[in-house]
Amino acid sequence: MALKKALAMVFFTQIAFAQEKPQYLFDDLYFADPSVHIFDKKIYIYPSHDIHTEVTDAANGGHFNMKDYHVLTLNSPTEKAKDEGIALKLEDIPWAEKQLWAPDAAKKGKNYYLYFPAKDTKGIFRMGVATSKKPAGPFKAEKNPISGTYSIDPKVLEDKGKHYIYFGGLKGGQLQQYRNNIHSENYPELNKDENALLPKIAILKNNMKELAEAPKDVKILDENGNLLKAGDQNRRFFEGVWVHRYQNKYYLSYSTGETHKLVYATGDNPYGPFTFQGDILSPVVGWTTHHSIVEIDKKWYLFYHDSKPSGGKSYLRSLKVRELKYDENGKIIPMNGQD
Ligand code: FUB
Repeated sequence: MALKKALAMVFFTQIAFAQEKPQYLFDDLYFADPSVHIFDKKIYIYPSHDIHTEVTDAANGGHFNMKDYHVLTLNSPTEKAKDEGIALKLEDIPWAEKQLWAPDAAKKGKNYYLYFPAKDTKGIFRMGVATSKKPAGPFKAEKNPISGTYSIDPKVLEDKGKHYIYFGGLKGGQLQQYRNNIHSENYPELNKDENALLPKIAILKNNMKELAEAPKDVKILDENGNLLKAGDQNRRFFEGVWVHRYQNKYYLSYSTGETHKLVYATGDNPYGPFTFQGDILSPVVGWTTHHSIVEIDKKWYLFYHDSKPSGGKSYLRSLKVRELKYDENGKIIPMNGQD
């Protein structure tokens, strides 16, 4: 009987996770936070470029001390990525002082836009934009950050001809320093029964370089229609938002931070509200993971990172990809981050 139960458990664990094994995309340098896009029928990866640093103030993310962005290209998700070289450097961004964190990219007309967070000279994260005529850059940064933006992890969604920017990240990402878009370092820490802080959304102006509206909260609800609570660390938003469409639904996915998971919620339009659905990926080796979800040749893929190749150093991360599958109800089949 015990043997039967054990065999059933093994079988259950195998079907509870999607089967496809992940693979690493690049071996020579450390890259993380992959935002993947298909531009002009080619696969482009816009990652952070992790470097070794002597900075040790891990509590505010100071050890993620990145100084440039590279763009990578891929012929197919089963092959290794190619480094197209440096696309933008810290020294060429007039307003930024340090920490080039997770970027994203968008295309409009014949122009390509790189969106990125960095700390300004006062140590405050802002969002910048840089433009290029080519998807792999080089990109030229605007003189100032995008007015009205703050915190980290921009994600730009194109939907029905409009572009929306999502952003936000807790702790080192400074989202807790804002209420109603107003900055203060003195807001009290949230009680675990208060509503969790939420990612932000704003529509971009036609020029792709300015917000057309003040950022709004992206509501994430539980199964009873209530906002997730700050103490619900297995489900509430922490950082690294991504949005994709599948079968007429919008999927908002993100990292849960301290519980190290990737999870998702679904909604009917880019603004939400989104209703929590479940896990995508269990914790990886390393503190963070940060992802994108993209359809390539009629299959869906999860791009993310872990710190296995660096022996678990949280600030030296490596890019991975694996196939992502949905069940017949559109639910994402959860995957094992330790694979
Ligand atoms: O890469 C630096 C930060 O770590 C990103 O902005 C976060 O999403 C986390 O991956």
